[in-house]
Order: sequence, then structure tokens, then C-alpha cells
Amino acid sequence: MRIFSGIQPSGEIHIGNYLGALKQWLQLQEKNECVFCIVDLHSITVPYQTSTFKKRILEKAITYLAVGLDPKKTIIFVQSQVPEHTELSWLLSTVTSIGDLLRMTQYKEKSKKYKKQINAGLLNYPILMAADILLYQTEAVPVGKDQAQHIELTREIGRRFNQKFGQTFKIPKTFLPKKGAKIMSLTEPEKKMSKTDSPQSCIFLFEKPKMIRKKIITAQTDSGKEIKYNPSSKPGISNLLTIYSIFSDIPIAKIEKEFKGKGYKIFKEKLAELLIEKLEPFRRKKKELENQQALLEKILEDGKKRAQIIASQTMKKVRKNMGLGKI
Ligand code: AQP
Repeated sequence: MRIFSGIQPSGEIHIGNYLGALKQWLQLQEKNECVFCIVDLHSITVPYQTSTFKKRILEKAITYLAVGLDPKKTIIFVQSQVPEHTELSWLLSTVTSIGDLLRMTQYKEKSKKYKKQINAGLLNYPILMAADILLYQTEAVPVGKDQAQHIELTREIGRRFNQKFGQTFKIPKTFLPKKGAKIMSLTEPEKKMSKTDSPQSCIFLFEKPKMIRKKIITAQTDSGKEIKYNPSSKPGISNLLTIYSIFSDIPIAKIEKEFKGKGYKIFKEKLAELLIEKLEPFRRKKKELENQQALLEKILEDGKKRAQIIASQTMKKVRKNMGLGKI
């Protein structure tokens, strides 16, 4: 299968991004043709710092490699380096309804968060995402739950285009992980964990042990003392149980039994230890990669070339079917 997915260089990668997306990517790269992108053009739809932007992009490349993505098996590249993404995005905008864009949850949330800086790019974000995916004739898109609505719209845009201009794109499926599709904020467990929220609300993938301990110990929990999974009445502890379960590979019911009558403090201390241990290899690998700028650049350059071969084939077909191209 051809797989496509991406992450924005909008902030530091957290364990939600890892469990929702990266962990699936690692498994999928073994038996599929994977294309994993650093989607920088999506990040510029909200305020960002131009002076540190390239550094942020390189950090994401380091993250991809540090968690175990293998550039020999997968294509790793930066979205803005392949201009076909923006060309296709414009063409797809002609088969996308404004009503569909206005009802996207991410648009509603981000336009509330950045009230004074709502730009057309923020509204059109899902069209660019549809272009990213359809450009590679993608069959499956592994993402967290927050992105599922955008993939539904991608499918709709692809179908509409095929109906209007003839069979052009494969229609991709959404791949959600069975567990960890929506990791919640540590400080407001009714909200998802987000890169651009307060650092206290996230455990970053390369977080220092001291900070992991501090953030987990102070994570918002619910009234009562029982370690019980119930996302509606105990969202805080349920989120921590989910994290514990995935990182330890122990079912939630078994963890509940183990911590019966022990209270939140002991449970949180154990969870902090578990995270420190499980995230340590990522921190180590990141350190090794940090001084290898030339290697990173080569990987991204190779990735760009490989991505562009597929992208240009699709664009030839798109232009032809739309009646565009050489006169
Ligand atoms: N809390 C989460 N739990 C599980 N999966 C998550 N993802 C994001 N948050 C969670 C998944 O991670 C991938 C990266 O997505 P993105 O960089 O395109 O942006 P996002 O979905 O908007 O993620 P963030 O962390 O909330 O970033 P900002 O703050 O920049 O908006 C996607 O597969 C996503 O589903």
C-alpha cells in the first residue's frame, strides 16, 4: 500500500503526536511504500517565527529519524520543497465547497484561538492537506483522531474531482490507532494534547526526566482517589491510564487492579518512571543526530527527489484531465 502522512513543524513533538501518528508510521514502514512529510506550509497559517522556522523543520527531521523512521525504506521530505503540493491545492479548491471548509472543527478551534489573525490559509488548510494526500495516490493515511475529519473531506474532494474530470485519484482510507488516537492535555484533560498549547499540558518526546516527573505529578486529576478508567467522569486519570497502558503494553484493567487502593500519587510516580525509561532511547538518538546536519540535508534532498517523481506523474494526469497544460 502507498501510505502518506505528515506533521507540522509548529512546535515540539509530544507523546500525543507519537502515539497518534509516529508509532503507526513505524509499523507501516516495514511492509508498505511510505511517504512522510514535514508539512511546513500548513504551519504558516497561524503566527510563526520566520527566524527559527528552518531550525524547527530540521528538528522534525531529527524526530522522524530518532523514533526510528528509516530513509532507506521511506520517503522523508519537506512539503514546500515539492511545489506540486501548492499547485494541486489551487486546482482542488475549485471542487471544494466553502461550506465544507467552514464546518471543520480545526478551523473553528484555531479561528477562536487566533481571533485577530484569521487568514484564508487557515480556512483552506484542508484543501492543501487533500492535495498532500491525493498527490501521492495514497491508499491509507495514518493520523490521530483530530485529523480524521480532514481525511473525510479529502475523500470527498477526491471523489468530486474524479466525477467531474474522470478517474484521477485513488481515494484513501483513514488509519487510526486502536489506542492513543486522542491523547488529552495534562492540564485540561477535556482538550487534546497540542504542540501549540502551554508546555505544561504536554509531555514532549525529548522531555528531560526531571520535567517528565514534574509534569506527571502535577497533571490534573479528578476528585476521588480511585485509579479507574472512565473518560466522562474521570478524564484526567483515564488519560494517564491510557498513556500508561500504551507505553507499558499492559491492558488498562490490569493496571487498575495493580494500583487498587494505592492512590494517585503512587500511580503518577510509576507512570513518570515508565515514561522516563521509554523515552530515553529517543533522547539518546536525537543527541547523536543533532550534529549531523549534512546527513539530514542529504536525506531531505533524496526524499524530495523521490517524492517529486510521484508528484509530477500525478500532476501530468491532473492537468491533462482538467484541460490544462501545454498549448
Ligand atoms: N493529542 C493527540 N493525540 C493523538 N494524536 C494526535 N495528533 C495530534 N495531537 C494528538 C496527531 O499527530 C499528528 C500531527 O499533527 P499536526 O502536526 O499536523 O498537527 P495537529 O494535528 O494540529 O497536532 P497538534 O499537536 O495539536 O499541533 P498544533 O498545536 O500545531 O495544532 C496528526 O496525525 C495528528 O492527528
